[in-house]
Amino acid sequence: SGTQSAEALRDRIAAELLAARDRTAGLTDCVEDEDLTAQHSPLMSPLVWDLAHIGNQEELWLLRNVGGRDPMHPEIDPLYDAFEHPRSERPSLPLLPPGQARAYAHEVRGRVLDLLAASPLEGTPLLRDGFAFGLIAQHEQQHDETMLITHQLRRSGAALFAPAPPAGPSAELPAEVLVPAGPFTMGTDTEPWALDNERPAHQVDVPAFRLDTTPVSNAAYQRFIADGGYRDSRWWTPEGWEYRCRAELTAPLFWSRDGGQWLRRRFGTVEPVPGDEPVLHVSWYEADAYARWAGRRLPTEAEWEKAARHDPGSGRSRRYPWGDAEPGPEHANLAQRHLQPSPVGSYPAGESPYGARQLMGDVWEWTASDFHPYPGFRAWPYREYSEVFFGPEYKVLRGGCFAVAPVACRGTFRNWDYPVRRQIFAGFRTARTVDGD
Ligand code: AVJ
Ligand code: FE
Repeated sequence: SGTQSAEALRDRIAAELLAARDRTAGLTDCVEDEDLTAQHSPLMSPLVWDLAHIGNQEELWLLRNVGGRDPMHPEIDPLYDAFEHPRSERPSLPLLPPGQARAYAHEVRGRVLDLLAASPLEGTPLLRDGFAFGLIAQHEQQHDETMLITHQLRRSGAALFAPAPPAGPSAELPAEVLVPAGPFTMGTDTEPWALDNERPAHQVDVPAFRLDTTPVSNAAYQRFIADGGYRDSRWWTPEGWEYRCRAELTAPLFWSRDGGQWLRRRFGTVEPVPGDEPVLHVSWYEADAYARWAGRRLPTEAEWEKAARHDPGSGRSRRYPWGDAEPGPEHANLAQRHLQPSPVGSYPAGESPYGARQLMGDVWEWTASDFHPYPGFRAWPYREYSEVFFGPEYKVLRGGCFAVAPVACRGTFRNWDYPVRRQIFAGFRTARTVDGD
């Protein structure tokens, strides 16, 4: 049965690598070469950089580090090292042109599948449970999300299509859920493909709080705008107000005003802002200001994870809000099945034990917390995944979004970005402390 489970794990790895490559192809075959090499935003790499970087990281971690092979094209390594050149400068590098970038990634993948067939999936920490392969499947999916952000920033016509999500719930949900005081297990020691920053598992005591049942909707956010929220410094931190003035913010990114109604640009199409969808493309500063205007605050990262994972019945932390089962379409809006969030209150089957909805998928959720290591953190397998980003400059986002693949999403998964960032698929929900519950 050891052999059989190794075979099942090999099949799972192959399927995850294939799913990631299918998605990469869908994101890069749908536009002309000029669109792959163009700089659509100084915040993003050209799509052709992501494409070859995906292949280069796969070569580095699997063919070289696991397989012991020599570099295929050592001269290109510095071009695709994310720490060598900032994104804004990548269009001027001598990057592999689209055809060569595809061929390189394809050649690496062929050799990786041979390696997978021959590798034991145990014996070294990189091989245990197929970790290095899982790391690479997640890495490609993370860059697919990055490429989807680049697509959203493209000014030319629509190139990507997906069905609209199903309609939202007909019945009104309670506005907030109660999470009583008490300890819970944050982070993980048992999730085989968890990344270093999700480890180790540790107990955190969380005072009682109430959390929004769903992410904040566009309709609610429009009330903040209509009430002058963007013009009233009372709701903003000093840095947030300075940013709001300097960037002349008046609404989420991609929104525009047409007479009496708000419009938004979404993957090349302009449409009315749907009131029942979670708000998207707001910075941490805007989320924080909205929460203060509403008499509330952003949840801490520990509060978010307790609401998403703690099972008060058993006292243990689950893999996902709904339990330990892999995410399916009934649980959450993930995997780019749709090119937008689902209406607030969707996915009753994905509800957490406390009754919160849409904690996984739909929109990344800004938390109040800075990105710090858990007690006992050890950088693995490289310092540049997490450790070099720890500190007060980055805010933590939780829960994934419609652009996140299930392989790259768990109740423990931590994302981070600068508080000014708005092009990412981020929204938020709010919380308040409860006394005496
Ligand atoms: C975890 C999303 C912040 O995209 O910068 C990709 C993931 N790390 N390649 C990023 C990542 C290296 C990372 N985030
Ligand atoms: Fe990367």
